[in-house]
Amino acid sequence: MRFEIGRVEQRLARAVQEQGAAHLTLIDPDSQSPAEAALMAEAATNGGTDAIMVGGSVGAAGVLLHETVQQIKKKTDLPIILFPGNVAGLCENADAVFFMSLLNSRITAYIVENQVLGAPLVLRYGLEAIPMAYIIVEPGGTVGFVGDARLIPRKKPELAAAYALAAKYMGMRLVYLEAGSGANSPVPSEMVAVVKRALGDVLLVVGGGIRSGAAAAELVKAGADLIVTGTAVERTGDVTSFVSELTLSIRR
Ligand code: 1GP
Repeated sequence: MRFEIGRVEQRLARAVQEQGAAHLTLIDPDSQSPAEAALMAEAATNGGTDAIMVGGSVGAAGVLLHETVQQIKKKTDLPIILFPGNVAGLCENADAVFFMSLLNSRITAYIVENQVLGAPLVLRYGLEAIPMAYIIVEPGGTVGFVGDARLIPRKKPELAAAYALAAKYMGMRLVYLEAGSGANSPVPSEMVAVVKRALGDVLLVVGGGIRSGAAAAELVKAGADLIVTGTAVERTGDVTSFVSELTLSIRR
């Protein structure tokens, strides 16, 4: 093999292979205290989530980010994967980082410059870098605005597929279709199906606006390999039951 796939990425791929799909719980350090974040991660672990993502578009940086990861580590053995909005979203105490390029941004900083500034830090911190294309679909939410994305129209799955195929040919091993945190509805399942057909073995991550096991199951049926939920986990009164409903509904 010409490159080595890291432990966390292998674990995600194995989970998808064995279970049919995997679930990632997204924690935004800006939304609650580190101690509360840790309790959420613990409850999500008990509900069967496969990994914890930590990041956000605004405010997920510095001491707050570091402390959130630190507290989460005390409560779960699951991999902690950074989901950075820019170079400030890196910290040395996580396990891995989704090393993302926002392919449909108008600003080169989100496509490559933050990555150039971040790469030496990823190396120094010993983070596993998981190469991922990030593609934002309407409505796009905060990340669509902050990332100045040319949002993929919901009725144009072929455009999303063209981006995804370009990502595959550039060697990215994961592609994330994002509707934006708190979106009224997730990425359309027809779009997920068309994109997955283009991607083949490349893992397809889908997130934004997923609020129920049924919605997650529909996306997995269409071809999603990994389902991300953030807002719904934050808002539910019982994280363990919610995550467990979700994980049970997406697994074979
Ligand atoms: C945001 O896709 C993620 O980047 C999660 O979205 O908060 O709507 O679950 P939600």
